[in-house]
Amino acid sequence: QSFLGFSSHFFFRIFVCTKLHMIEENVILVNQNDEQIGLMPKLEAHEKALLHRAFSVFILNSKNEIMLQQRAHQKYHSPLLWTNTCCSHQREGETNIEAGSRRLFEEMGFKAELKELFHFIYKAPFDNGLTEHELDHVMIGYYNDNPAINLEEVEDWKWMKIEDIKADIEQKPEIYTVWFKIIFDEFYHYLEDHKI
Ligand code: DMA
Ligand code: MN
Repeated sequence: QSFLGFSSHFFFRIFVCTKLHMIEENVILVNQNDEQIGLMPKLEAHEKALLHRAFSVFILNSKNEIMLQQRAHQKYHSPLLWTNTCCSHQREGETNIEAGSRRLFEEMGFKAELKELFHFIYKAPFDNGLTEHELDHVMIGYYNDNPAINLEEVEDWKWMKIEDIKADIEQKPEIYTVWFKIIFDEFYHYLEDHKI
């Protein structure tokens, strides 16, 4: 059988992949030392505010601008807010760099070599009942081209100078994600201290 020229096998593959993606959506619960202590469905971990492993990617260009992402309107938290290039959760067995590269490609449509800079812990409740409580690994990469954004994840994007971001966060804190405001400060000082 076929429909519009596609075999039923093709539709079955799409169905299975979609289901797998939903089932696979576990986050890694960790202790304060980033040692894995369990796995839990993503939504449940955010409802229970349990500490889990996460990462935040910052992509810079040679003009010292950061590629910002505006989260898609349908995201489960912080929709339409501006934030760093890409954020997500590692899967079991994935290194931080592998997870960062995978998700950067899924959300922004390109690959870049990533380097881990530092990690930190933060806890931030959202107004929809969910809480981010993460051990967040911050990674940096360089890229000079435009991304090819995935509209399921990303509403919009732009390059912005580091100094302009600093000023804009002070003027319009409500348009940025909670974690971006925390990380940006740490990231800014890290770049200064390490003369990057
Ligand atoms: C979660 O990002 C990670 C941080 C650092 C806030 P996200 O909600 O965009 O991730 P995903 O939708 O991939 O679970
Ligand atoms: Mn999280």
